[in-house]
Amino acid sequence: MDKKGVGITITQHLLMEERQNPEATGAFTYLLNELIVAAKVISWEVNKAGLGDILGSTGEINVQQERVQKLDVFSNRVIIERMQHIGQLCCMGSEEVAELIDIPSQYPKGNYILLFDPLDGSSNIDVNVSIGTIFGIYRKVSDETDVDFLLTDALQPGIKQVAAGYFIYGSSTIMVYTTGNGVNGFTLYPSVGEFLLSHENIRIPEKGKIYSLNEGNYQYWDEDTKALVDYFKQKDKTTGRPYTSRYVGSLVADFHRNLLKGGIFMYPADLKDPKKPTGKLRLMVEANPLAMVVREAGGYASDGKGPILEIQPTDLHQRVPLYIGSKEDVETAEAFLSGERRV
Ligand code: AHM
Ligand code: MG
Repeated sequence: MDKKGVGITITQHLLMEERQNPEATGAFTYLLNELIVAAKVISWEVNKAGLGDILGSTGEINVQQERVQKLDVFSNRVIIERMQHIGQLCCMGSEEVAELIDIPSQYPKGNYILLFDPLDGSSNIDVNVSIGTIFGIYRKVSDETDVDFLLTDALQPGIKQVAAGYFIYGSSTIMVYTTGNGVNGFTLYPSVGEFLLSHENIRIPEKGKIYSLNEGNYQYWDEDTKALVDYFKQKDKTTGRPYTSRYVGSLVADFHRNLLKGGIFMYPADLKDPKKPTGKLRLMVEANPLAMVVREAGGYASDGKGPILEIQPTDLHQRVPLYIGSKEDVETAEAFLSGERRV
């Protein structure tokens, strides 16, 4: 890893990237800076979880029919309120909100669209396991300004993201992001309140030794998926098998570990509802941002058939099967899932 920039602040890094782009206006740097402030607020609140009555469920159900925890609601609100006034966004989309989120009329509108999962892995909040915020940013393509007509702009394939990344609230708070120029990670130094470059130019190993998935779902998978998972568990010295199994159930945490160490994260389609086999994870706010990060780090993300980043979205909350991580491992997954390869 090239260490020449280690220690610089995220703001310096954003400004350096901006200077390299002759068309940059500063709008984008401003946008990311505000998102970073929102993440610092969330990080602070996450660190206090368990101390106050913020911990626990509100009892509401979100648009995905899951229990919403208070910290989800809080994080969602912080991001919306922080981002709506800055004049750079024309709308937002959140995992916690059914429709696109409009920018209130008292604020100016801009040309970017922010899609985010405010607090992913929320079932892990009350057991002190890492959770995170995931984001993807798109540029508007139409001339529309009315939120009722912006869905097509929001539903662009992931390949059109101009930036993507995540914040992980774990043993420390880390931000990993890309604008298409490689991937860098910054660690929040709480005493100074700044994100400092700690993981410069992250590259994921071409092939890993870790597989990560919820194996409790085994009986709901089709035969190709079962064969794939069996493959990673078989003994074979030349291909470095069996792989090690690591899964905490927070996408950001599982992804981050595999990004640094190499390996594959999988959330296959399952047959719980045989009429509608689908994955659990959301294309727009989970799969696409991480797919851009992994691609920029030299890895690959697939829905089992082809690149996640090339899927034409049809719904803000659509779910996809997800295979993401080291390139060679994800290609192995595709070979099994197409039925081309068997154990
Ligand atoms: P969430 O957005 O409601 O928190 O759900 C997404 C999470 C991911 O972080 C994680 O990869 C997955 O759900 C775990 O699911 P499961 O508990 O089925 O293994
Ligand atoms: Mg989520």
